[in-house]
Amino acid sequence: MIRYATAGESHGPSLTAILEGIPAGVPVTEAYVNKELSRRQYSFGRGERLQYIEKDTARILSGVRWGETLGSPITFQIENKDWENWEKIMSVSAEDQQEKFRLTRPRPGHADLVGVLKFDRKDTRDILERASARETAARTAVGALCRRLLEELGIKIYSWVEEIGGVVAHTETLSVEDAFSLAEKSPVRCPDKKAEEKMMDAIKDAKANGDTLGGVYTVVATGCPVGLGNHTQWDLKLDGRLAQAILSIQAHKGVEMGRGFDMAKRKGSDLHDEIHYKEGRGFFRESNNAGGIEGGMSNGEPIVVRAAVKPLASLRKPLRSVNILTKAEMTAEIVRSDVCPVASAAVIGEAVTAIALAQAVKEKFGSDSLREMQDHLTRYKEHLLRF
Ligand code: EPS
Repeated sequence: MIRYATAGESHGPSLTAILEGIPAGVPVTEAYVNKELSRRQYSFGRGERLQYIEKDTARILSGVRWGETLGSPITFQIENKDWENWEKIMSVSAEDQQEKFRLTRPRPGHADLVGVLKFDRKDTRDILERASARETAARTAVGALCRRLLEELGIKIYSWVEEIGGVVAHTETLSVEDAFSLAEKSPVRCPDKKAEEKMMDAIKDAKANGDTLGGVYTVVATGCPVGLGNHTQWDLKLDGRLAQAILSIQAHKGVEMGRGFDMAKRKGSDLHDEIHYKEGRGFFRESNNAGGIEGGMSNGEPIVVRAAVKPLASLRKPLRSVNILTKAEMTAEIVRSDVCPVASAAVIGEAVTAIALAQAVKEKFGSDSLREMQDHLTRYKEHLLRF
């Protein structure tokens, strides 16, 4: 089983993640993980913190030796390069507690209020530090290892931005590879140049008005063999697991598989992907409205996931709120944040997709070592051709 947990507060000394179940023999470098961290970190619309803190880097503290995974738990540590400015505010010691550090005006749309009520805290920082999307740096490191495993099995993951602040990109005519490589060069991860410009203008406007913007992105996984996930039980279905992974990312409010909500408008005859067969290729489809998943199992076509990100709850022009101590009505806390994180969110979407797929791959092909896993996959693919 592949499982992981992350720990760490946004402004604490570091983020940590422990990942278990990656087979031995997967070639890994810290540079590979750090490249993924950097893809997540920088995009147009991110906040000031990222402009002055240095690049995130992950140290691997266990589970990798001489460039290969050992099959043992892998620990990542991402230090907060800005820790010296937070040592007192985030101190472990009660002696450092100071009234001036307390935050008491919860932001509508954030975990602040529900968190203080549920955990009986009198300072919204006790909640917001962990609710922060800073945590996704740790998940991106975990995702990088899972992605490395998937690459060794011929599975690749791509993403691009479809929509920001109501500006919609036209990407229908692009291949997955082209959409991805254009997105990699775009400050907002958008493959459509015209839309990119409008998105950047919308972000500038939102920034000038103390506002925030959300959007939509697509993640595609190619090379997935038939039969990842399982139709036999609710919690084994691949689409359900991907949806959970995506909706667990901070500020994510919607997820679709393939044509998603658009399917509801169509007739069955106009939607379902007809089945074809060719000697040497096996069963295949000429369309992919299902987004590569039928009956909770991958069907061999690219897996297509779309995600909707809400505008962030930290507003420079704050909404009305109530002080949790005095109960007086006042505006919400102004907390430094991003204007639009959608481009970074797409990279996080890739990471959690990689994790969910690696979990399903491990279930299907088992194995303690990469070589054994690759052998199982090869034999399975041969079996499918002989079916
Ligand atoms: C975040 C608020 C901002 C973001 C942060 C997530 O942090 P700060 O308040 O320190 O400026 O920059 O994102 C990251 C640092 C990151 O690495 O993604 C929040 O409240 O979620």
